[in-house]
Amino acid sequence: MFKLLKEKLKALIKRKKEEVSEEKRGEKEEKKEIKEEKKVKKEVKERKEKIEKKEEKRERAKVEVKEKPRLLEKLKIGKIKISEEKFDDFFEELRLILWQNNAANEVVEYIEEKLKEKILGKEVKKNELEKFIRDKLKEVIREIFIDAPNFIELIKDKLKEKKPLAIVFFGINGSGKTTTIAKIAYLLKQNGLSCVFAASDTFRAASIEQIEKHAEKLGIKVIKHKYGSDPAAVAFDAIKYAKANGIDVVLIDTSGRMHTDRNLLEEMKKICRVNNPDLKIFVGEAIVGNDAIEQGKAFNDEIGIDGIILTKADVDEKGGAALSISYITKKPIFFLGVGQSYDDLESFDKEKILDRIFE
Ligand SMILES: Nc1nc2c(ncn2[C@@H]2O[C@H](COP(=O)(O)OP(=O)(O)OP(=O)(O)O)[C@@H](O)[C@H]2O)c(=O)[nH]1
Ligand SMILES: [Mg+2]
Repeated sequence: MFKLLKEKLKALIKRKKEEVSEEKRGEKEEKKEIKEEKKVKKEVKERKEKIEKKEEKRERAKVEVKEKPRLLEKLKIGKIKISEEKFDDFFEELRLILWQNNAANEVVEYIEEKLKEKILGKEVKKNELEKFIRDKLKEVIREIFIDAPNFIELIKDKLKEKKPLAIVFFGINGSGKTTTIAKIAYLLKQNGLSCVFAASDTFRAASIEQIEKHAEKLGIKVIKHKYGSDPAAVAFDAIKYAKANGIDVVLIDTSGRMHTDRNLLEEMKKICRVNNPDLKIFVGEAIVGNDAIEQGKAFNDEIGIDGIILTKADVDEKGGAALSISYITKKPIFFLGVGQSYDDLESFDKEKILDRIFE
């Protein structure tokens, strides 16, 4: 009986053991399954994250693509095209400034046309617009001025071919002819050149005494006739005197009247016909605007001028008269008169005038 019981027990234990080991196997497998599940979950999570990252990238790219053209647009907005309308708007203001600077209408119109040619339809960055227009305007104005040769060098060059040289000065009354002649005499002397005065203003009372006063101060000979005599004959005698005495330059003073005065213009023409001067210089006031055009035109058309001296630039020189007279005559401005002393004669410098106009 014990034997049987023992065997039964053995069998029972064996079965139990088998059950336990099966249970253990089951547990193991369960653990394995959990592990695998975790692994899969992890993989899914990683893949999800990857996908999300990709999505994010794509979205960002989309945004970037959207933003790029906007940036370009911004740059485009920063530029403006100068249309006819915009040009007219800003030129209205400029016209006023030019007028205030004594520029004559004709020259203002010319500047408007030339500037239009240079800037209309051009695309310019907004913040560079002012500088762009300013530079182009300067270009236009600079081109109006005719470069003058150095006066003393010009005289010295001409003297190599002919001696004496005759220089006649003309202009309306009171423009500064006699004073300027004295200044030129002083300059010639300073440069080792000799000169004589021809008192060819036989028209205005006290004109001969006036030039004699300067001559005395400067130590210069004056050739004169009586008041009312022929100005051409006075100049002729002065040239004869210079020839005989080895003098370099004859400076011919003339009388001033309005540029519309026929007698004056005929008188000037005769002086030139008889004496064939080497230089004909128009002396005008810097303080006139439109008048400079009228005077320059009249003297240039009737007599033909080689150069210009603008006086009284110390009084109120804004640059407009210089601009106007250069534009209408296409002749160089040699000097600016800048006061009443003999050394108040400045070589004309267009850059200086440009600075004055644009300051
Ligand atoms: N401030 C200043 N005054 C000047 C200048 N040039 C001439 N003047 C003065 O202008 C006035 C007229 O000068 P004139 O030399 O007599 O002029 P003009 O052209 O000979 O005159 P008419 O012979 O009468 O036609 C005088 O009082 C001069 O002193 C200048 O550059 N600056
Ligand atoms: Mg005079």
